[in-house]
Amino acid sequence: PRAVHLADYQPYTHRVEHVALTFRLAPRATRVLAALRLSPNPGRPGRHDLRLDGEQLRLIAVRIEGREVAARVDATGMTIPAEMLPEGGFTLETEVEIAPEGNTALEGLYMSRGMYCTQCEAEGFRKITYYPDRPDVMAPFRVRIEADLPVLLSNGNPLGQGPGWAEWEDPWPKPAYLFALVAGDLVAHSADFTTASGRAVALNIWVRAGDQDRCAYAMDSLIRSMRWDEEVYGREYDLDVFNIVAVDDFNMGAMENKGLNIFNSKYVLASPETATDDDFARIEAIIAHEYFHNWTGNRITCRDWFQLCLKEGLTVFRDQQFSGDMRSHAVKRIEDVLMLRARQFREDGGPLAHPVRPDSYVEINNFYTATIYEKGAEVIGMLKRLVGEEGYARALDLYFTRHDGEAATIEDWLRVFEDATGRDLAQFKRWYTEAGTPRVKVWEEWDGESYTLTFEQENPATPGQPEKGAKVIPIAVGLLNPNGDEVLPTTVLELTQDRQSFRFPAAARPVPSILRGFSAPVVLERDVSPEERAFLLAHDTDPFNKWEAGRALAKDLLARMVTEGAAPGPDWLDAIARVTFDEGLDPAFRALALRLPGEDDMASTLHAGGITPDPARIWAERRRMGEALARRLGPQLPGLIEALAEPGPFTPDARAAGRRALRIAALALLARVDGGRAARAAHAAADNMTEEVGALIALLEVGAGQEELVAFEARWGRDRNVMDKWFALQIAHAHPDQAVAVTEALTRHPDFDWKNPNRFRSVIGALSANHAGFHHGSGAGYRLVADWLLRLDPLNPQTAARMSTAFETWPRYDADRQGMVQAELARMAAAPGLSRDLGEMVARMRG
Ligand code: HT7
Ligand code: ZN
Repeated sequence: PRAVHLADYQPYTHRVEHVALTFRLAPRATRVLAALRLSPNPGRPGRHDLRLDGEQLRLIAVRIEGREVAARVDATGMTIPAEMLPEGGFTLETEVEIAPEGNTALEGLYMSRGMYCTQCEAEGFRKITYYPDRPDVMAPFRVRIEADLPVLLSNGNPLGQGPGWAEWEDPWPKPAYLFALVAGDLVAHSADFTTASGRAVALNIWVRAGDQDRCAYAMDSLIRSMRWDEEVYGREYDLDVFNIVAVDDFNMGAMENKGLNIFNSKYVLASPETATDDDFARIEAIIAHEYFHNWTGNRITCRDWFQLCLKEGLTVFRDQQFSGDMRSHAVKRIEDVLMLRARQFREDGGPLAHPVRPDSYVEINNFYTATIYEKGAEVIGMLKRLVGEEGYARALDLYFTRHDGEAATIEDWLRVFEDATGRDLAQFKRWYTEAGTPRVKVWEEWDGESYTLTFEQENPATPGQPEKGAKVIPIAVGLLNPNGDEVLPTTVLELTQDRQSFRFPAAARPVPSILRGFSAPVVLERDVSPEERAFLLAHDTDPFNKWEAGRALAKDLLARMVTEGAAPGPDWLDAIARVTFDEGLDPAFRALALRLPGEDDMASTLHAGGITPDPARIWAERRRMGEALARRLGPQLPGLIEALAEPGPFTPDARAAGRRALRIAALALLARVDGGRAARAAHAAADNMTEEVGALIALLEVGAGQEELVAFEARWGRDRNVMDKWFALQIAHAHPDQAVAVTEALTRHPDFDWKNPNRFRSVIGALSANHAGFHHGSGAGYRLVADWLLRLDPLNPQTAARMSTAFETWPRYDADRQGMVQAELARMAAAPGLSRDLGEMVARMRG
């Protein structure tokens, strides 16, 4: 398959002035009639053939201005030669037949448990009808749906409906990837919203009958998102209705189709009995994310798919701001950085590394990555830090006024910041064009009068990019006196050169707090003593760095345990004990401080330090570390657990969730010293899923919990979203020597519906999340995951390809493991009929 290159971009030959679609829905033979009003694009002077994308379509007829024409049709589209096109504007009509029932790839029009739905991003619309399926072709759409189903939905505002039909009109020009259609037997959970300027908007969340009492939190999140976007970004909603539909078979989290968001049901449906606090937080964030796309993605879209971060990075940044405002900024920042390091740093340091704006791809679905999304958001965070709150607000206002209704680029985005603030961003642009996580070394010097920090940045080679220039790195720094007082409040230093020093007056040697708030997505390298880390954990006024000090202390210790057999000493144990029982601190923060470093994170850190990680040893030492902490805190844990019990009914707010998080962390520790007695009691008493799952995991981690698993299945066996948890948690928390056997057994469970992406992820994905189980020395983990990817690939290549990233870390490990992963990658590469999706991923991972 050929790669697509950013450098080859050309505007489309024609303009689409209007689109009218009629759908006659039938599972095996849906008719799609399209009438496109087209005209030559003045941006592409001359006469051009008309090329339309189209895949897996049975063509019935093509007409221009009512007359049949003989189009040239091939496997990827149709061409109508220039000489057959009238001069000026004309109407092209096509009629095709498609089979949604057989569409297992879940792209285009497909069926999920009797319901019709669509997924068009990135290139699914071409599986629905012939069309210029590219984001820079924007047009207003009118849609008629004919089907004998009670609910028929599409984008925009309703025009009319009758028995067996409905019509919709979307006045806002949009690219085809934002098209959506849903038809089924659904019920709505509804509410009203009035925008700041007085527009009445009907809000509906459409679900299957029986699920409507699990929509309240999603609806509340939607209303808060709409208000927040008005208040913080001055952005109002622009249609009379906003519909959300929950679907069980979905490749990703959700999709921002104009006026008709489609969601994976697991990110909509929640009740205290079925959803954990993490689920509630994720629902809030994803509802907000998709809603915010209405302006950042829909009103202003991307010129081409290389600009994907333009909408995704910005929308993630906005949803992170929103969640911070709704909950705790400190806790949200720590969680976001944990995620960034776990997923994006991992990607950036391996064979799949790519720039935030890539310059080539084979399959665009493979580029919905942590780099585009999360690093894309970090880059915007840095821009904001560099230009300040006001500069950011001016730049965003200019972005919305200048580019509304357009398909824009990263150059356009950076230009609004330059024009709004007068700053030259030529060097900053490297964050978009160069892959890899910069490493920043720091040295300090104090001469009795002044204190100097010297930074050196190193930008590592990544695939296809051996050499890189220095980046603009905003480094937020504060200085503390040895007594803990802050002598320099947070100040942003701008590192622009390979090596650079910054001097501060200081009569006493200060303690530096560097990279406050994680002000740039870099790895900071600095030799710091355990005493200084403990000091910062106790005294840093920046909550992120306070947490970071504790984490670094734990990681240094775990690294010494793994490499030297060191024992957990009082420096770490006492420091964590102080935070755990400090009632002046937010319980959510204390819970995060108690969380041990992850095994994959540890493997990556050891590898970066030149040590080949041994997954089994990391697992064992991390366990020893948890046991030592449990013994140290043990006597005080029952009191803490008792004090954190919430008396009233469950509420999903951040305060209550933080208390539950700390309570569950304490229960998990206590299980290591009381054999699970307290966890078993907490499980029996739990009246909400957060505590039910939290206590169950605590039990599984100490080799118990089998009875509780049986009871869980008996109670929740008919609930798909809840049962996904049941599958996932017993694999993710299995002993490494048993993880493969547990997974294999669960693949034989009658409810292992592997064609459902959520279920596939909760079984096969859970095995790859069990670090020592997946990287087991026998190679059985690698084999099992590869077997299942090969099985899924012909049916759902998008999900198979996404899940293949389990293998991306192979260069870290020993020669045996490397050889075994390479053998699996070679086996996949050689599989007959391998998809373009999985084929590209495997080829990139093989290097
Ligand atoms: N913009 C969407 C990304 C997306 C997607 C969603 C569901 C299924 C397949 C998909 N391909 C791309 C989701 C988002 O970022 O908001
Ligand atoms: Zn998005």
